[in-house]
Order: sequence, then structure tokens, then C-alpha cells
Amino acid sequence: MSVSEGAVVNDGGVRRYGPLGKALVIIPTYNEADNIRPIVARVREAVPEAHILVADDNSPDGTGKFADELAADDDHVHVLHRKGKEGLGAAYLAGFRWGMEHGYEVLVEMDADGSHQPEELPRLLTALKGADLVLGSRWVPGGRIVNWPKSREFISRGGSLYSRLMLDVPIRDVTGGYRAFRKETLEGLGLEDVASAGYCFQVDLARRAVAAGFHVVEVPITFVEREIGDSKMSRNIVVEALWRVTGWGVTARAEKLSKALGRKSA
Ligand SMILES: Nc1nc2c(ncn2[C@@H]2O[C@H](COP(=O)(O)OP(=O)(O)OP(=O)(O)O)[C@@H](O)[C@H]2O)c(=O)[nH]1
Ligand SMILES: [Mg+2]
Repeated sequence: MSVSEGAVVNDGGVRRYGPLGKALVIIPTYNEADNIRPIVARVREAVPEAHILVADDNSPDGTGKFADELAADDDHVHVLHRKGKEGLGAAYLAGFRWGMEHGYEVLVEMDADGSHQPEELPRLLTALKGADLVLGSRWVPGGRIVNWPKSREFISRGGSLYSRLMLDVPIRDVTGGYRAFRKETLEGLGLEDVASAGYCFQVDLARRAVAAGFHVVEVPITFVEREIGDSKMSRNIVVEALWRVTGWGVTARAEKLSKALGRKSA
């Protein structure tokens, strides 16, 4: 088994990376019965050496049972059954924990609905060879969206722009959820106190990665709107994102200001 060492930073500040270790693609699911088989098949085909963890929140439509059937036939597929719907963030945190406990060194976030195309994962993993965190990005040159209404694009672009300005992070797609982390990066993010549940979970992890000094790389992706099943996007998720991002931004500015004042009076 190869060992990922994370970045070694030399005196000149140059980051050097060890090889990528075993990869786990974490797919959170809530009522994705019609999507689970195709997405697992596509990941298996696109990145045969990677393992998959379906993190299901006891979906009433039986997604967890279908995932169990896939896992029974394939030793690269695993299922984490959770008690009930607790949001995307909680499912990912549980998935990361499971993955790190089981010796995975690369942890990938991917939606079940086909929006994140498994065929693009090799490109994300190649970029991770020289980065701490790779973000699949809709809003860098080469990034595309297929089948989104203008209203949805407006919310997403607006959310990314607001987060970028408020939090001072040099990232174009701050809310995206197609990502590849080195295990050492996750270990450096202080995940114990992440409380964000919805979209802002992604913003939260991105801002923590930037604040911790990790090298974050955006790779253009083609994001395809779901064709089957229902979106879990809700007004509450947008409201949570707005108040949390605003809170983080205000706190960061207040801290900067008090440091600057402290320096002046010292
Ligand atoms: N385990 C778990 N998974 C969730 C939960 N909420 C959403 N998901 C999954 O997270 C992924 C993203 O959710 P989506 O409903 O596609 O949200 P979205 O991509 O913002 O919305 P659309 O663009 O409309 O599809 C999907 O795989 C969902 O099944 C949850 O509470 N628990
Ligand atoms: Mg989706």
C-alpha cells in the first residue's frame, strides 16, 4: 500500500507531496433509490481501485437496502447506515471518520444524483497529487453547468461570490460539493467543532482549509443537474448558509481589527 504523507514544506516554503494512498468516495444519500445503482456503477468503472462509502440517513425509499445489495456483491462498496436525516454535513463528517478509521488516505465527496460526474474524478485525483485539497469548480474557466434554471445559477453564483468576499477566500466555487481531500488536510481542519448542516458545510470546510494554509486547487467540472429524484435544497439551507457565512465573516473581521489595535497599543 502506498502512503500519502501530506505536504512536506521545506525552508523555502515549497510544498512537496507524497504519493496518493487508498481512496474512498463518500456518497451521502437521502431518498436516492433510482440514482444509487447507476452512480455506484459509474464510480466503479471510472476509478476501479477506489472504494465507495454510501452514507445513508435511513432513507424511507429504501436507498440503504439497495446500497447493501451492491455492497454484498462488491468488496469495494460499503454502507454506513445512520439513524435519520441529519443533513449533508453530518453525513460527510461520519463518512470521513469511518474512512480515516479504515485506513483511507484520500477522501472524496460526491453527490448521488449524477451532478458530479465520476468520469471527471481521475482529473481531480491527478490534481490532488500536488495539492492538499481539490475542488471541482463550476465557476473557473472550463467549468460548466448543464440544465440549470437561471434562478438556481443566480443563487449558486451569488452564494459563492458573497462567501468569497465575506470570508476573503480566493476560491471561485466555494459552495460546490465535488471535492478530494488528503486525509492530513481533513485532520488539520478541526472537524470536531463543525456545526454546519447544509450547503454552508462546504463553505465552512473551504474557509477552514484556506485559514489553515492548505494548498487548495480548483479543477473545472461539468455539473449536470439531477434528472431523477427530488432535490433536498430548501429555504432553510439557504438561510443557514447566509447567517453562518455572515457570522464567520464578521467574527474574522473583528478578530483582525482587535489584533491590529492590539499591535498599535503594544
Ligand atoms: N445522508 C444524507 N444525504 C443527504 C442529505 N441531504 C442531502 N443528501 C444527499 O446529498 C447530495 C446532494 O443533495 P441534493 O438534493 O442533490 O442537493 P443539491 O445538489 O443541492 O440539489 P439539486 O441541485 O436540486 O439536486 C445527494 O446525494 C443527497 O441524497 C441528508 O440529510 N443526509
Ligand atoms: Mg444535487
